[in-house]
Amino acid sequence: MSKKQKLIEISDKKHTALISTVVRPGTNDTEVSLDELVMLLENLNIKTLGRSVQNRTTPDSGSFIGSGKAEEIKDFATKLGANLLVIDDFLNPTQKSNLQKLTSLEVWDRAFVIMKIFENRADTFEAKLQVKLAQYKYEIPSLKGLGLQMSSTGAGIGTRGPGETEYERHRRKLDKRVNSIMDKLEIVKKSRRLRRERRHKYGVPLVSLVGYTNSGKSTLLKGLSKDATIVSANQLFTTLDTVARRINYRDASGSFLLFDTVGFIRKIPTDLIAAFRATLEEVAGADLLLVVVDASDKEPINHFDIVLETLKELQADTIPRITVLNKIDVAGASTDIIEIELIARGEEIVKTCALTGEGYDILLEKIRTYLDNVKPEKTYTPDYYNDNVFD
Ligand SMILES: Nc1nc2c(ncn2[C@@H]2O[C@H](COP(=O)(O)OP(=O)(O)OP(=O)(O)O)[C@@H](O)[C@H]2O)c(=O)[nH]1
Ligand SMILES: [Mg+2]
Repeated sequence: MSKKQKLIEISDKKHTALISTVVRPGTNDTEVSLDELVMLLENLNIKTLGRSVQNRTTPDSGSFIGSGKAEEIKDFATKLGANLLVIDDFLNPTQKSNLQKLTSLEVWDRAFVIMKIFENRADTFEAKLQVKLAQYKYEIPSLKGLGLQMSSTGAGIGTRGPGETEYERHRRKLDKRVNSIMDKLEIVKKSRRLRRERRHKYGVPLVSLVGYTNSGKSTLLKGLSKDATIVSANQLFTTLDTVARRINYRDASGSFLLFDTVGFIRKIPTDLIAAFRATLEEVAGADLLLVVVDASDKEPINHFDIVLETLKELQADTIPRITVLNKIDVAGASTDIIEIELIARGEEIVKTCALTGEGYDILLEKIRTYLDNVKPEKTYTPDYYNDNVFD
């Protein structure tokens, strides 16, 4: 099934959402984050009918937004005709189930929304496994809540024996599934490691595209490699798998391997990052990173900072990088302001329009200058190609 066909299948006609969050003192990205949540829900075909925020020093331990606000939301949802409440943060299982009771609405949090998008997009064996792993890990803590509600009889068919609670039985099942996925991922990881070792042996220069989701990473890979089969689309998290293409310099004097990777976003569930760690190992092992920033976005510097934070989590923030300010065709003059700010922070900048190829020559030259200094290409033997190091 092609990616395009798959996208059409993502439809959720039964949900209409009301979104909410807690604004802690000193927070200044609440609206941006809520706008992003609206977009994330749109990617699941869920319409957002309203938003309601609550100023609080800290979230309520029992219901996150507090019971008063929950009552208010219940009325607001009835008025709007919404049947789903989405909190733009992470809820613990107790908060989730209390909110459900207080509002009589189905309740999701941001992590759940992001995981649902990933689940819909995943179409390779590895991506599916990684998403499943994150989902199981997300489910495990909510079983503790379940444990309180379930009796400890455990004397039904299929239970292990007297004394085992429903909670323990569920937990054991999930743990088993997590372990089985980890075993399967280990096999994929091993073949990745072997490929990496082959590349290492031949000294293939490795460059990774990283950046906020929808910034244009895949479009850049498509343009630079002239491979039209690479999928880019105006939606979040189009790319989940790390794909690589060999890029030749214009004068055919050499080449490097360019990786496309899963996009980042603010408040990404840590279980998802952890689950995708194997795929993202290509980032940590790169000689050079191309940090792609959508210059036409409302908050490009904020996105850049979120990318840097994620790179830190991946222990890739010390890898040399070039920042690619992309979509200059729509960003116009504001690109210069972003450029000045990032140069002042010591970043190396190239401006591109990935759709037309503007800026590609300068980008390739900068990549070559950098790679020539740190990793002069070896003279390739026929093995080099036969070993498929560019796969
Ligand atoms: N106008 C304009 N649009 C661009 C440019 N580069 C990419 N786009 C568009 O931006 C959208 C996202 O591009 P992708 O290449 O899929 O972005 P990505 O970073 O790979 O996104 P994910 O894989 O979802 O993380 C697509 O609709 C592209 O056509 C550009 O330079 N100018
Ligand atoms: Mg992509």
